[in-house]
Amino acid sequence: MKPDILGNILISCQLIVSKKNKMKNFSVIHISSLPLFRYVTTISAVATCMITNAKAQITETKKPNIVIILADDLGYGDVGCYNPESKVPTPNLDRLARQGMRFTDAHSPSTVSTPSRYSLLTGQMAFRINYAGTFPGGMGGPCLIKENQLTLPQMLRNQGYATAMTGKWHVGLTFLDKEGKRITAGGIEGVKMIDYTRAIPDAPIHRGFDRFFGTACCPGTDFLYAFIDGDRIPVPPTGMLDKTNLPKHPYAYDNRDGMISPDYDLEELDMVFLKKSQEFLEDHIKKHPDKPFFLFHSTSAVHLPSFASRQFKGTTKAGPHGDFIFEFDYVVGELMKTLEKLGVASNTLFIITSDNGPETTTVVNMRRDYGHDGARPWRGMKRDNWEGGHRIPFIVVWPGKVAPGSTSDQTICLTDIIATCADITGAELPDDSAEDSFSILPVLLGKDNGQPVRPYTLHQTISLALGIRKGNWKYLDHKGSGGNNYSKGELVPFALPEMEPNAPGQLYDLDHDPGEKINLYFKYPEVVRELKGLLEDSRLKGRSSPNAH
Ligand SMILES: [Ca+2]
Repeated sequence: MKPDILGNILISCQLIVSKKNKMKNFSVIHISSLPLFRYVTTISAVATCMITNAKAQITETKKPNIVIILADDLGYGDVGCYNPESKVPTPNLDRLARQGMRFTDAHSPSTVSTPSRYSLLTGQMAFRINYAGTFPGGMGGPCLIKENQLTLPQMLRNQGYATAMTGKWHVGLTFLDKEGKRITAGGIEGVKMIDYTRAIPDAPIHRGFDRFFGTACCPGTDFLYAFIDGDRIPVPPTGMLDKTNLPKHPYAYDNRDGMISPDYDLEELDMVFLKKSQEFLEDHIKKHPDKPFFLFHSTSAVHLPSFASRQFKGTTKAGPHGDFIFEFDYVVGELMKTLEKLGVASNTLFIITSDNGPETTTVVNMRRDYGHDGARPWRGMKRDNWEGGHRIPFIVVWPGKVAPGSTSDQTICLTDIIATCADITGAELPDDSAEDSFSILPVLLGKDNGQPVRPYTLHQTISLALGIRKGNWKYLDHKGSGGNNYSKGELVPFALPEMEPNAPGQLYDLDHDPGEKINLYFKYPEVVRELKGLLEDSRLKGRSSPNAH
């Protein structure tokens, strides 16, 4: 990579950031002759200074409670405050965006569930453990997080927090058979082998959470339809799932055959999860009013099958999936109401986001039937490495700290949550943790000086196709989507012509081509070389964030 090329790119990034943030006193440094390391050093020094100041400000006051609500497959365009043409009402999300900060360039670490969740909880991109997107066997195990690996909840627990999780885990669990051996058989066969008298050795309560109530995989999808409480299944499955009375509609896919417990109602899952999280909050505030808490609420909504709770059926004009999104919005609102009722909302950092882009079936059907586009305005959907696969809603409310009604166009990733929470609570992150995490605390506190928080951002798909983003440039180190097949089935109408069929990768200028239609691979080979080099360098180093956060 030639320094002058890098310099030009960086300057153009700065100008763009500067322009978007309407910074009046921003002066562009002429760095065209600076080598990369000096530029990175400059950024690091500025960032360190920002972080130190931010940390000092936070530790002077009581540590805030932290609540993260993670939706499943909720698209950028599914939320009203991100899509003025949305056909689904999201009054709570819209209101919370007005009360806090809305990020317009936030990304899930992967384009599917498991690696995104792994990365959110650890701050490490899942490709670093060679993890693509699906478990090879069993009910989704063993856990991808190693026993001694630092997790977001463990880090907060070390800082004096009570930690609780409700809902979908999907980071892998080990189930044991009658002889105490790990079950490797998949599907129903594996479920039938489970010895329910045995604990789950790598349950969330053995990875940093004090409490857990939820499911191993997707609550409405995966073979084992039973609730886990702590590291046990108190009400084991007794028979096969009977689908006779379940809704039948175009969004009822993905509801696999499986074994079900008598207390498991596929149409009321998020109402159960809501109640459990509310119980945790009420119980915690009653017993430990001075101890900060971290709640990770991971919903079943809006992953297929779209079985909205009975109270939400038919409540929107956007069909069953619209009802499901509306239910998610309700859950968000109720959790905020509970915090307010308990008198702790004023000292709570509240984050609402999603694990990847919207599912193909929902996008295709809703575009056709309701004029609603969950991927709007991006190209691609869940699984794809185009923006629709990983650009996600990300809303932060933090009274007295985050300016109401603010927006940020900083490029951020869900891996950033752990470094941000470490910053907030004064925790040090060891060098063997949070490898791809950058604190966004200065941005949250309105101390964004226009410099990018991240030198670059990594993307990965279900096929382990990789990509890298830096400023306006996005390089995909592969041909095509990296996920869905657009040459057959329902996605054919959405296939775009490849402008450079001979290019082994894709280069897009998101500022001028947000729809990723014009592949500039051959036009800017020096940019391709730089980004490919950064990607390779990051892979070899095993991290993208600097050591010693
Ligand atoms: Ca998902």
